[in-house]
Amino acid sequence: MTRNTELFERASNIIPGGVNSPVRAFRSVGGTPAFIERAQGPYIWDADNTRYIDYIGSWGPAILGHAHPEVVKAVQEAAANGLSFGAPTEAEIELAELISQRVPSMEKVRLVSSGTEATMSAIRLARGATGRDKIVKFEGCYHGHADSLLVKAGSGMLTFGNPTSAGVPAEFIQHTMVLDYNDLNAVEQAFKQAGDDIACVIIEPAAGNMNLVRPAEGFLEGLRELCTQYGALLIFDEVMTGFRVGPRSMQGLCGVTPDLTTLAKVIGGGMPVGAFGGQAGVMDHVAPLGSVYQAGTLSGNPVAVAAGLATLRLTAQPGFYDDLAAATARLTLGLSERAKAAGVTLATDALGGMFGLYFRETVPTSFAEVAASNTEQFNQFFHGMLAQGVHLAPSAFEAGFVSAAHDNTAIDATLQAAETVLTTMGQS
Ligand code: HOZ
Repeated sequence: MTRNTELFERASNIIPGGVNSPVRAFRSVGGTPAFIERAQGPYIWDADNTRYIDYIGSWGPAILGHAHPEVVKAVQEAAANGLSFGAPTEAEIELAELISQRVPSMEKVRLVSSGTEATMSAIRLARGATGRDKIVKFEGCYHGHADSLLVKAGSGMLTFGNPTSAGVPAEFIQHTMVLDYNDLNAVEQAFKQAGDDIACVIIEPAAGNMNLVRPAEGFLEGLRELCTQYGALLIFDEVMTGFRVGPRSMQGLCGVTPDLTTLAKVIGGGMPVGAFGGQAGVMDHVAPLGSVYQAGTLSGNPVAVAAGLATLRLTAQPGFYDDLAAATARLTLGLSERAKAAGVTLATDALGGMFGLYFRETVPTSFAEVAASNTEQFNQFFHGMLAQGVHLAPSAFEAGFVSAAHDNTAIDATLQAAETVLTTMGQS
């Protein structure tokens, strides 16, 4: 029995499914998850000392690669000064200022500890600030696991074919309207019917929780116009895309300005940090200035903030995002070429340091198209790559992540592994 198998059995006796977040359990792809012992740069090592090139990157945060020395040093220094105070610190101001400089629509910022907290708080704020109850979300977009957002929510639930969670009373989601991603006409109709009741539209401006799905041309612009016209707030959930797809996040790339933005992942550099922010006039509804309550013992935790600050500062180096995007594109183009040569149908897409692999003819534009991809082939590819020492996300419905540490050596080794796996798939 391998050490991974031993650990998984032991974990399964005490932790539901043996994991602390469902997709990690390998249920949709089958097999035993790798229990990670250490990581460095683009590599992770499991409990059996097998090394993998990692394309999960902690599901986004590891944009510099694992255990970057400057981030580790910042964490060590902060930890030596105390782990948590439950009181404000200067570093929190620095992180909020840095976020606001790079994402100017976030005039004011509140730090929290996770993406779920950020989106849950942003929704409450939108409702409190507008005095309206209804929210619009899109099928396949995941905005954390708060009750009113767990409807047709992609990611883990999509992986397990159960798009809406049990345990959420129907009354809790009666105000959640779910529309198709990239269907502006549907949004227009929703506003025509219920415009005065809609507090906000929340969207992943490039979706990363139903694999990677880009916004169609004019879609985000259309949402902006409709929200402005009807007095609803536009929330960009940039938990995944924030500082991942470009220096100013997805809103910097698309040029559409939301009213509120949620962030997490990269802004914590691997430690638990989330944030929500936006127009000062809206943010001032948050307690203690306003009546929208939100709080957290570990919000702005000094060790986590130190990791986030060090990470964000390093991503500000000239050419950082160009290099990251070039490495990601090199990976996806290389995969496409090898799939074509092997006779395997595979579409790929890359956006900054994020990528999508779709076992179908074309890059999908909606949840329905993603759902129609060949998951059996994905599973075959996933396990083939794992056996070759490349760790992709264990689900056909998650985006992949490249880091600044994925150098030519790592990408070439990945492409060589893919050639072997795709050739075998093409022959079967
Ligand atoms: N489904 C989550 C990412 N989209 C997984 C997070 C985790 O397992 O850490």
